Amino acid sequence: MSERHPTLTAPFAERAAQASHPLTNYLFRLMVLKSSNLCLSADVQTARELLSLADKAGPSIVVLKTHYDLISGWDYNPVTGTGAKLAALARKHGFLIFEDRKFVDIGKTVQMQYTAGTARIIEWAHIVNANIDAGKDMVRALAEAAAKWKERINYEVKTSVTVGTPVSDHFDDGMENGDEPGRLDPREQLGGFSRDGRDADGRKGSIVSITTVTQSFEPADSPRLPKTVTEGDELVFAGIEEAPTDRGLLLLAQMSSKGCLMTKEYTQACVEAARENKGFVMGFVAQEALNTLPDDNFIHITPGCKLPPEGEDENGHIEGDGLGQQYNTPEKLVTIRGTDIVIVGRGIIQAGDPPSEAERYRKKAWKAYLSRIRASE
Ligand code: BMP
Repeated sequence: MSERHPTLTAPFAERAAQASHPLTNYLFRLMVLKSSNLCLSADVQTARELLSLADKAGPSIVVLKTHYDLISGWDYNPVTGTGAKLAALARKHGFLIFEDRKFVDIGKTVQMQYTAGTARIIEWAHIVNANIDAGKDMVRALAEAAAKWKERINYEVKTSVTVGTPVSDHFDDGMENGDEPGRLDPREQLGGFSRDGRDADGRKGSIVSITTVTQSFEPADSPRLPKTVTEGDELVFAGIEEAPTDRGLLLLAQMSSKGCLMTKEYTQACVEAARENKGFVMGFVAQEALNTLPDDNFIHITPGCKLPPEGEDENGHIEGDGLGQQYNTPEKLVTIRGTDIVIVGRGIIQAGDPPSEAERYRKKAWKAYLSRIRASE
């Protein structure tokens, strides 16, 4: 770890201003606004528990980490399902969703796993991660998939804003998913008219109708709010704009588990891949800060974090889980190892009162950050 790298002592607000990735800029600002550098790893068993936990702990966190494939009852409907509901809670409480999918495969496969299939991860997860054992090209593949997705989202918006005459081609291009079950009915999206400009009875729409269409769309770069969120969850967190539609990637550079086989060379390859894909890679899931070049401003997010029970010595050793997981305190991870965000799962979930335990972790991790940046004074 580079002890004196400027990002270790720079306040998050400064790092936001210097961030090249729009989502990293947003995340740093969210952290300052909420005085939080806490990510909750919501490894619960059911979709109901997941949504309830996200709602209750939401005020304390800046990132909610999911493993969608361990949740039973995950509803895959992109508009009314679990992903869409989580996205609404993320807007309401001001946090980003990080699907801990750890993509590792050839480029074409990870593109499909990211954007299609059952879960359509890209639709609801602001952030995903990847193990780059398969080689750096898969990072570029994910970046391309994310760029294409964003273009499609904005294309839908721009088309609706600029089209003056209902020409069918304009509505068809790049909208591969519109007719699949669970997607918004295109007629609903277009204010009662299908993409070829016909209404439900097959009559051609008029230009006046298209004008109505333009008003039903949100501006480019603003995430779309699902129409079917629970009442009260349609609120938007105050003090900051909604998260950008940009998607981001974290590279799994080091792991918290005992005997992890990731070598120094692998970790260094992650750093290089990050530098080569700055427009998409936000930073790392790692056990220490990896910024070394003067320009590096990657964000670090670290699992394997636990506090001893209230009142016990925080400098003592914290037992692992007996299955390879190793733990460090927020103090050690943020102040000494230089990470920016700590990830906590069972430390919060298994507490008697998870929301108040999340607050305890938030305060400890934030205090550790403050003492880290003050070390430079
Ligand atoms: P817990 O705090 O309950 O040990 O959970 C840690 C979470 O972080 C799990 O979801 C695990 O999959 C994830 N994780 C980890 O523990 N170590 C890593 O190196 C990378 C991870 O994603």
